[in-house]
Amino acid sequence: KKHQIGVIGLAVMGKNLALNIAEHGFRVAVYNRSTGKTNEILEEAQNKEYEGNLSAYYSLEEFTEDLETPRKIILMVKAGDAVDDMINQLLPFLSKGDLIMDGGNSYYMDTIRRNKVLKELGYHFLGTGISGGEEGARKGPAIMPGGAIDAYQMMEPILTAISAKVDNEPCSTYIGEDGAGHFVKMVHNGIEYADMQLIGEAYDIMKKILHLTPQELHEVFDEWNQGELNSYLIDITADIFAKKDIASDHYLVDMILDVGGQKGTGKWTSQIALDLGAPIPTITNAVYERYLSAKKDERIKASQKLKGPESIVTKQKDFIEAIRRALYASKICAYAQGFGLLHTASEQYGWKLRFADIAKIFRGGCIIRAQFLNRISDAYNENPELENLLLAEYFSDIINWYQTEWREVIKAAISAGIAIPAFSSALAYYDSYRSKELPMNLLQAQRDYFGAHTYQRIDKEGIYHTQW
Ligand code: NBP
Repeated sequence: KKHQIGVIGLAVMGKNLALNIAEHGFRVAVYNRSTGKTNEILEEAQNKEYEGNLSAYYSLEEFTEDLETPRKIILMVKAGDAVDDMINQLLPFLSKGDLIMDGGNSYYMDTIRRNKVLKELGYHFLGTGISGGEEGARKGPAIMPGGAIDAYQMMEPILTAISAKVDNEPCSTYIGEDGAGHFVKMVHNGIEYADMQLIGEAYDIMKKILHLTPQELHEVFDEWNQGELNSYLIDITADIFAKKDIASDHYLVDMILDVGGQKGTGKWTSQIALDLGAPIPTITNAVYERYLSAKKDERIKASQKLKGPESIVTKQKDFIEAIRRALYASKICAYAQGFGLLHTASEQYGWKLRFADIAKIFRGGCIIRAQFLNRISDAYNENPELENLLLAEYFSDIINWYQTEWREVIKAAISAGIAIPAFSSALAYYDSYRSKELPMNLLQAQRDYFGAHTYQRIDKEGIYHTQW
């Protein structure tokens, strides 16, 4: 019997996705450029009840021959040239009507290009964001497929089956045409950057102002995870603080070098937001902070030369609740920015993104999964035209309620000389967004003064220029 689906690329993601597919009862063929990984997956499937659903191939010709037609092939190779490479190698063995799904973290513009080329050649193409890392791929990721709707329908049964489930609903839904799926996945990662930076700043404040130990931080995050901040990232953060380093007998978190790594999806989100004119300062500041952290040697030098505040900020333990509120308010702003970027992109590219459904599929499988996404989904269900999450009643109420503490925490951190680029940019975003008047009148005057760029007036229509 031929196979219903093929998977190419058997590194962490491809291997686990293929096992997930086999376990859900689909007959899956797998192929990898080099043979080592192919042998590995066979070993892993050995003696499992789904073993019979999985066959490995060492040539693309045999791999494609043994697939049911129209063929459906998932690529899980490294994003970039490897995807084009693989597509080119595959095409001689495919027939019109076959489908290729790129499940890697491809740049959405590449996806738009590939979609156009393959469509013209008579093939179906899906650019699909898959989130959740190794565990997600194996047990159920969040899946964001983009492309033509008929291509999606060919893959729908498999994608729905293997996705994470929350309240019996699959964390997989059709996102939109061409690059929409990969765009949404990219913004998911951008939001993840902001989320992680905000948690890091809350930690830094508790460490430097309240002098909490990792054990105490473990308890704080554990408690936070029981409330409205409940999420995967808060949960793993609680876990991290409890971990001891056997070699040094310190807590492991204290032994880890403070230099942030990245693979570039946060940077893409910021670059595209600049191109589209969508403000996402909290996400972008999170990217900047990873760059700044990488200058460790310079920071050590600067720490000896550049002075911080001398006054000592003291706060009592009940300040922890204020920090929690500041974190939640900032997080709301970061998500408002991320969804605002999706809004702008949806209009720019004609994707007609359904924000309520996107928030829903983020609830399971992926890194930013959180209770609070239900609130976002509700807000967009109530008003699909909502311009900004901050305008939804639930969110505006929370921020009104929490803002005194939010500002208190930011003031305390600034007074103590603690860097809080994400907290403070979230608040600046909020204060700018809610400002009826911004000082851009002065900026317009300056532009007109030095460059005759003209300005508009508040009292009458028209374009004006002054001889300053
Ligand atoms: P990698 O991104 O590390 O890619 C390794 C795979 O690509 C191997 O199977 C490798 O084959 C294959 N490959 C390369 Br490299 N160049 C190739 C070429 N020219 N032709 C054919 N195959 C080639 O794997 P991954 O971490 O499993 O990620 C796969 C995709 O999923 C990526 O786009 C990644 O960004 C995305 N993603 C990853 C995660 C995660 O947590 N890791 C999460 C979400 C999404 P070889 O074995 O012969 O070298």
